[in-house]
Amino acid sequence: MNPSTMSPAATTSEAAAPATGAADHLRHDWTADEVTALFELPLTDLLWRAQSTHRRHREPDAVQLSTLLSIKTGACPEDCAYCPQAAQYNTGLKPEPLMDTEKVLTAARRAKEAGAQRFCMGAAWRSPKDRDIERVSAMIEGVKALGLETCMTLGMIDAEQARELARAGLDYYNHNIDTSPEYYREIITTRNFQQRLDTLAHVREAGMKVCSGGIVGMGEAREDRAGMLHALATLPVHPESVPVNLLVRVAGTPLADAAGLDPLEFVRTIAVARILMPASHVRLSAGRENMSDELQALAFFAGANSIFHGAKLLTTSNPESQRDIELFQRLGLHPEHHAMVADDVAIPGTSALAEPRFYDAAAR
Ligand code: SAM
Ligand code: DTB
Ligand code: SF4
Repeated sequence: MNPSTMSPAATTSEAAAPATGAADHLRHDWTADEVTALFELPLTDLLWRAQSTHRRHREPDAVQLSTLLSIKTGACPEDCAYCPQAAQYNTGLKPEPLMDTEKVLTAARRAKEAGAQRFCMGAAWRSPKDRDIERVSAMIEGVKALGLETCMTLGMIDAEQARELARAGLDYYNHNIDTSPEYYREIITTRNFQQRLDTLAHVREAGMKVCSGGIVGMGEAREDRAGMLHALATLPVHPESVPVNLLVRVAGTPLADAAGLDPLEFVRTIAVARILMPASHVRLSAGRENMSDELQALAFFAGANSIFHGAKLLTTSNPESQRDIELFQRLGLHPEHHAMVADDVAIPGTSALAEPRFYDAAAR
């Protein structure tokens, strides 16, 4: 069975109020202390709050599926300590120039047949050149014509580049803040945290949806995981998509031997992301290959509602499609019917930590 043949979820939008007649107010004024306090709750309390929040905003058993493709691989001038594509680390990766549009479209067609709703194209650039934007625009147009949502991650972009990508029809731009502002300089020295925020602002101003999250398991402290989520949740508009990556430790990178993160701390990170950004897609991203079904089940219970589907991420492997199909069957999950748009709509009068009201799919 292919995920697209599993029974789909009803289409919803955050703009629509739950059956009780109101949605939670989306807060952008979370304090660092509040975020830390969430991390420090007893696990069952944290999971209860996260799942209750999840049910107020999202259909509980629906999971959005995105498929990744590396359209330009390796030889990157940046020094991100986690990344197999940085030229300065010897990871054995073979660099590949920007792919031909036709090859990208072939991969996109396959992703669609395998059940993906969104096709995410990644390039190992510090920032694209203007002529690169022209070339990737043709890819965006072609992928959209297949009926897929489009996402790109090309590094830093300026305001005009963002407008051009939006004009080409790009739905989402991914640019991760990666970690807390404080820990950032331990991980990347070739560009700073503010430059990340500037790119996110350009994406937002151009009218595209924002995909931004980070990586855990890089030796950061809990306060850095809290700081990363605080930075995302206090943006003027929450990112519609929040990928939480568990570091894939790649030989040759400075983080190849990073100590593994306690799996329950990973689950806590997902749960806090869900509580802070109730209407967003929280993606259980890189790192699933080494996770048990039980750990993934807990991450879904904590509010994850998106995954990368398909046997490859950008350069490293991801669970085979069949394993995910069996996981969905085992857990009673199903793919979202088609991508739900996470509108960041504030409806005043309720608190994110109030008593739960439950999403009623039948009412939609
Ligand atoms: N070069 C562009 C950039 O950095 O913005 C786009 C591609 S880059 C590979 C996209 C994201 O992949 C990074 O921001 C990082 O969050 C994630 N990533 C890269 N290597 C990873 C790893 N080993 N484990 C987990 N996530 C990783
Ligand atoms: C994101 O947050 N994770 C994806 C996507 N956005 C671009 C990338 C994960 C990359 C993992 C390492 C690799 O495969 O190269
Ligand atoms: Fe380059 Fe992106 Fe990898 Fe950093 S994360 S080294 S910018 S490809």
